[in-house]
Order: sequence, then C-alpha cells, then structure tokens
Amino acid sequence: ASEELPSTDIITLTRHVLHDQFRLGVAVTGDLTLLLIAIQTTSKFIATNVRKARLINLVGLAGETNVQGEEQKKLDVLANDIMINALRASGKTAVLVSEENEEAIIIDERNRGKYCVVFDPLDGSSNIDAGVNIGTIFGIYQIKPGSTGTIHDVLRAGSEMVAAGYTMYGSSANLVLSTGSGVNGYTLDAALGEFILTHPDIKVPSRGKIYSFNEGNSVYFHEPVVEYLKSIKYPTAGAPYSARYIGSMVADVHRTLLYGGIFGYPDDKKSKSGKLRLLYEAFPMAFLTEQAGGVATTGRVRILDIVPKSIHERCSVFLGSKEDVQDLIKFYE
Ligand code: P6P
Repeated sequence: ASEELPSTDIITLTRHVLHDQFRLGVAVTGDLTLLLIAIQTTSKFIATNVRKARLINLVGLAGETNVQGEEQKKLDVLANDIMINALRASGKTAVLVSEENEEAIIIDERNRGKYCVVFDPLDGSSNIDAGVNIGTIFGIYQIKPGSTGTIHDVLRAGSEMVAAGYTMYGSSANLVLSTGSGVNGYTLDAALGEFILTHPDIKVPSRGKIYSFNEGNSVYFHEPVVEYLKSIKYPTAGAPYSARYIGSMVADVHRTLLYGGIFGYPDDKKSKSGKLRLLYEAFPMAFLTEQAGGVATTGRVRILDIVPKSIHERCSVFLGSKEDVQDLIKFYE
C-alpha cells in the first residue's frame, strides 16, 4: 500500500482563527490573532517545560508563596513569568490579571494594546508531582472604548469576554479556544511547533453519564447539592451516574466538554464562596461551555452574568451538559 502521505492542507490555529474572522466579516486588524499567537507561544514554552520538569528537576517547591498563600512550584513561577513577558511584548495588551499576582498589571504605554488577559498560568499545579494533566486557563476582554487600561476593564461580566480558552498539558498539549463563534480544539505538533485543528466545533452532549465533584467535601455540602447527588447516585429509574474526578479543573472540564455530564465545585459550609476563581477559572470555562452548547451556573445565577467586585474573588461552579446542569438547578429553586 502506498505510504500514508502527510496532509498538505494542515489547519493551524492561526489560519483557523483568521479564516473565522474573515468569514464573520469582523474588523480584522489582526490584533486578536497576534495576541493568540503570543498565547500559543507561552503554551508551547510551558508544554516543553512541563514535559521536561522531571528531567531538569523543575518539580518541587520554588521556595516562595504566591498571593493565595500556596507553596509555589517552580513550574508555576516559570509559567507566570513567560505569560507576563510574552503578553506584554505582544504589544496587544493593556491590563493583565494573573492568579499568581495580587495586583492587576497595567501595561506601560509603549507596549499597550487594546486587550486585557486574565489567566491562571498553571492551574492544578498541586498535581504536578503526580504527573496528572495540568493547564493554563485564559480569558480575553477588549478594553472599554476610551480606556487606556485600568482595573475597570476587567471587573466586567464574563459575557463581555471576546475570547477564552485553555491549554491542557498531558500526553500531548491540547489548546481549546473560542473567539465567540463556537469552540475548537487544537493539538500541538511539536515538530512543526504549530497547534493543529484536531477537534473542530466541539459540542457538549445534551446529557452525560458522569458527575465530577470532590465528594470528600460532602460533609460540608449544602442541601441542594446533597439532594442532587442523591438523585443521580440512587436514581429512581435508569442507571446511576459514574464518578470521575481528576482534581485538575482543566482536565475535568476538558473531559466534560468532550464526554458530557456535570462538573461541580460548589460553595459549601467550609468554602463559603466556593474555591474556584471567578475571573480566570469560572468565566473562561463558562464561556467555553456555553459556546459548546452547555450550561454554566452557580446554581442560582448564570456564571457569565456575574460582575466581579475584585480580581481574585471565588464563586460556586456547576457546568456541563445542558440537561444535567438544568437538573441540578431544579434543586436550587
Ligand atoms: P480540590 C487545583 O488546585 C484547583 O484549583 C482546580 O484545578 C481543581 O478543580 C480544584 O482546585 C481541586 O480542588 O479541593 O478538589 O483539591
């Protein structure tokens, strides 16, 4: 048989985003594309270092603690630094918010552009030593008309984001992105140094068979969560749901987008506002979930409708298949 010839029509992320923008007829200055190229560069850098981590002893503590008071792992510090440097150097950003930095970063005039990027440079980092998939999560706002870039450009509802995505670092590097017209997944071809379209037009199944909660918090769960979980673990009809919990949000959300079901990190009696961060964890994942046809809620309100009061505030999160999340919402009514 003839040797499998490599495709000569590879759809790179950059080509795909540009094509999408031209198709939608948006004003294509190329600024968002150039910003996304900078983000791809950071993901390639982080992917390489996560992969090498074990070999060049990047695993383990960096000896510093971040604003969250968590022990910083060396990869955390590396990921944060590369993102801040690359985003500033892109000349396309005005405000940056990182999970690792207490204050928002206002970009100097010389490097200033019209986008704000909020990000968690290496989420799930407590799993680094175990080799579990971890990831970078990001959301993008355009600065308000007339603004030169202040905190008020990022204390806005998630529905005002123009793009959101994550890169998951595992057996391969998968970048999942939406610029507001659906969700696409790209896989890093390290030989080319390009993210190639591998998961076009991701849609969350309307119902799944998986629930993903840290049931180690069950003793603290509020009544609606207790009752909902009971309804899928001891169903009056049909089979019980299967439990899958990786403990790394990017990995749990990625599986939920592809396979369906429900991911939840609810507020409870111990974590009064929940654990996950609104601006750079819940908003981007809610944006992607809705763009893929799913639902993302706190149980009481649509996550993307929340207006943050501060850049590190937390919120309760349920997201995934439309029918599964709507079943959950019924227990809050
Ligand atoms: P728990 C990882 O530390 C993280 O921020 C998310 O990636 C993940 O979903 C969650 O916390 C896991 O928290 O309390 O279940 O270990």
